[in-house]
Amino acid sequence: MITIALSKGRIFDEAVPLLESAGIVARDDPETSRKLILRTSRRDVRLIIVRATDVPIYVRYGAADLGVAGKDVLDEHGGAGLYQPLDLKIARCRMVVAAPDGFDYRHAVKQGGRLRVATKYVHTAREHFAAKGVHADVIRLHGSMELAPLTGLADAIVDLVSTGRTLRANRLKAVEEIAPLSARLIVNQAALKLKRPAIQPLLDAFARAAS
Ligand code: PRT
Ligand code: MG
Repeated sequence: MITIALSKGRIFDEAVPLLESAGIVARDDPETSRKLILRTSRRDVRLIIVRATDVPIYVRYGAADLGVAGKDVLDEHGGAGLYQPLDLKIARCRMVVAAPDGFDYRHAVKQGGRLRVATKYVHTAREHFAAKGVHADVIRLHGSMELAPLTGLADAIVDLVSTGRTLRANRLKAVEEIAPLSARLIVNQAALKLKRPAIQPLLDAFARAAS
């Protein structure tokens, strides 16, 4: 049995065509079913539905053989010990620094300046500002980062943007791009060795479908 870990929402939705290219069709829809283990059209493949940040954990410990995780999640929580053979080119977005419309970001990050930054991507944010030589006090949040600059909790946020609608709705603007991101296939290293005959054809099918 091959177990593939996915998060519901955009990753699952955009992974559907990739899975289909390997003959894998889920028997239930994770948006309407409460099942966390989904059988598929292939008797040897099942899907498990976990939080986006938990996907690498399931794969690292071998509770799932494969997984699909955002590069943001892998960078922040560590892709260590995971084989990452493929950029699936789905769930694309950008990691950005965003600030209120009127905030003079260039001035704020000039030499010696201090910046208060709220984010759930603490590691990514610290690395970004350290590389620029900017003193950043990074405050860890768990969601709704957009609220932080509007309430005086922080000067700026580090967050993901896709359409930009959420920023605009909260009168924020992207002031700097940190990196373009997409979702990656991750593979448990032991599983790759032990189940190679079953896993390799999946990797090949995903690679063809993602290119
Ligand atoms: O939502 P939940 O708390 O359960 O977990 P999650 O947010 O980690 O998962 P999910 O399913 O929302 O995102 C899974 C993955 O999709 C992320 O790890 C990213 O790699 C990728 N992705 C792509 C995004 C976005 N685009 C995105 N726009 N993840 C989140 N967003 C959020 C963003 O944080 C902001 O709040 O959507 C909002 C902005 O969207 P726009 O379209 O208004 O710019
Ligand atoms: Mg989300």
